[in-house]
Formats: sequence, structure tokens, C-alpha cells
Amino acid sequence: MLRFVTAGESHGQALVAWISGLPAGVPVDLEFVGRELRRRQLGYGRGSRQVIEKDQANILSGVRHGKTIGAPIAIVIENRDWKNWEKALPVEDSDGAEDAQRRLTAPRPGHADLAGAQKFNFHDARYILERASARETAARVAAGSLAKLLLREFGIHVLSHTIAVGHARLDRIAKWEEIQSICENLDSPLRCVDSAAEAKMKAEVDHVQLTGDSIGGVFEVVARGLPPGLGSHVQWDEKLDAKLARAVMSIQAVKAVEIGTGFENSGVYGSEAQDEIRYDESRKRFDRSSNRAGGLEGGITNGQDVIVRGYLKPISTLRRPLFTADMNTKEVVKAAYERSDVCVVPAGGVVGEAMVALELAAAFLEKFGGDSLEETRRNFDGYQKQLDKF
Ligand code: EPS
Repeated sequence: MLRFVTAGESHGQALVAWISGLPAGVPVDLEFVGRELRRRQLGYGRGSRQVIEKDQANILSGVRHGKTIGAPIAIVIENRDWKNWEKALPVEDSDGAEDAQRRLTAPRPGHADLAGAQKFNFHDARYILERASARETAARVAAGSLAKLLLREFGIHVLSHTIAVGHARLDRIAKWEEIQSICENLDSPLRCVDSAAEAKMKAEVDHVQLTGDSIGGVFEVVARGLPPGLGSHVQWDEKLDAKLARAVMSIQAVKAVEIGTGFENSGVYGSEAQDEIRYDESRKRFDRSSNRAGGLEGGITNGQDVIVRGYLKPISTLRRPLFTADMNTKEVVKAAYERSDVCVVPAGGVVGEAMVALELAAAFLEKFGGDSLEETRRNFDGYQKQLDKF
């Protein structure tokens, strides 16, 4: 069973990812892992924290001689900003530590600040925001990169691109090759495949930079090369679309998830919402004339690209803050502001890729199993033969 969890606070010593259940023998390309972490740090509208951080995965266990050994993998990513927070957030208590603590009592509307403080009974949102922070997504991307490395052994690739920032939108379907090339281009400001649409998206970011506001948008994750038959229709909690929705919804600031053209489909006729089925004699596989279902029918992959969209609200830390109520005095005050990103849509897409890759890898291993990559491959190849004869 593939499982992963993370630990770590935004300004603590480090982030930690723990991933268990990968078969032995998966080649671990550290350059690839590093590149994934780098990709997450990029994007027009990121704040100054990204100048401080240079995320690198330090693998402590579960990988030897460049390959997984089937044991749990522990990964540490250093927070370089920690040196500026050692006094504010020490592990051990000491005299004067209370005073150095950077308390935050003006909760930001839309952030976990107040709900978390009430839940854990802190009259200060510091410990809440430290863990709620999207800094944690670096650990998810590290874990996700290992899931991607497994999937890539079977010709499955997971990419993403930006389809909207604020009011600016990509108004056409992106080709796979375009998405590949925009993912390879680390200089792309917003990872949008269309330069005219991207210019409008940049203008949206420029606008909020000027006004002290923030802006959200939509990323699209596309997974290619999946066999039909991952996930299952038989129980509600085995449906792969449901698992993907949960995984993407768990990303900080995501408030809606769409599979394929799910939102649009609710407003058209049945004849306009389905994808007609065809048979491709040369590949001995069924395919579809379109992919509105986003590669999933009945919670099962159908062999088309899996397409999952994450809708990000504008992040809640605002340079021109909204009014809020102080946690202690209950008085009307301006919400807290230190520094922040104003747009995180491309970074959200990279995190979306990681979460989708982790769910797909889990579903893949559930179907094909295997304690070693060779065993997984035998099972996979046997299934391909079954499909050839279907
Ligand atoms: C975040 C606040 C900012 C972001 C952070 C997420 O951090 P800071 O308060 O240190 O400026 O930069 O994201 C990251 C550090 C990252 O690596 O993605 C928040 O409150 O969610």
C-alpha cells in the first residue's frame, strides 16, 4: 500500500516527507527530484521567501545505490529561513523565549488562523499558520516526484499547466506537446501554453502587485499513458475520481476540483457531454473521440488522459489587509501581513501534479502490486496481454 505523510512547519528547521509502499528497484533520479522542487518554487507573483529557499531533497532512508529498496523513504528539505526564526520558534523553552515569539492575533480572513487557534486553544495563530502554510507543499512535491519515477517506468507521465489567472483564461485545449514544452521551460512566467493568454495573466498579477491584493486561478493536471482499469466502480471509496478530487482539494487555497469538463457538462445535453467510443485496430485498444470525462468513467481510468483541474482562490495574506477581529481584544483591526506571494497558480499546478501522481501510483500498485519492480512489471505486462486479447 502506497502511503505518504509530511511533517514540518513553514519556519521550522525542515520539512519532512515519509513515503512507504514503493516496490524495490525503482531508479531514483535525484536530479529529477531536485528539478521538481525547483519547478514548485517558480512563477510570476511569488514572494521574497523563494529568494531565501533553495529546496533540496535529502533522502535519509529507503534508497540505496540509486534505487528504492522497498523500505520507507524519509526525505528532509531544509528551511533556510529557519536561521531567522530560531529565537522565535525554539524547540526547547527558555527564558525570554515568550517575548521573542512572533505572535499573530489578527487572523487573516480565509486562512486557517482563527479556526485553527480556536480548535487547538492558542490565543495566537502562530503555531497554526506555521503548519497550514503552503510551504508544506515542498514535502508533497518531493514525495510526488518518487511516485512520478515509478509511473515513468511504465510510460506514464504527469504534467500541468495554467489555464486561468484571475479573469484571464486560456480559451483553447492545450496539446500534450505544448504542455510538455512549457513544463520543461523553467523561465516560463506562469506556465501557460499560449503567450497571448499568458500576457493577460501577467497583467492580472501586475494589477494585484500594485493594489496590494492577491489573485487565484486554475491549473490543469494531465496524466498520459495510463492503462484502462485503475480505480474501481464497486465502492464509493474505491472510485479513483473521488480519490483524485480529495487529493487535489487538500492543496492549500484549492476550493474546487474538476475532472475533465465536469463544470461545463452540467449545463449541456447528454449527447454533448459524453465521449464516443471507437476501436483502434493498430493499437488493439479502445479510445474516445473526445475526452470530456477526463479519462475516468465510473471512477475507473478508461485509457484516455486523466485531466484534473484545481481551482485556487486568491491567497488570503493581503498587503492591503481586510478587517478582522483581534483574537484577544475582540476589537476591529487590520488582518496580519508580513510578506507574501500574490499569485501561486503555477506552483499550485506542480503540487497538483505531485498529488495526482501519488494517487495514480497508489491505484497502479493496488492493481498490479509487486514487492519488486520486476514483479510489478510482470503483472503489468500480463494485463497488457489480457487487453490485447479483449
Ligand atoms: C505562505 C506564506 C509565505 C509563502 C509560503 C506560503 O511564506 P513566508 O510567510 O515565509 O513569506 O512564501 O510558501 C513557501 C514558503 C513555499 O515554499 O511555497 C503561506 O502562508 O501559506
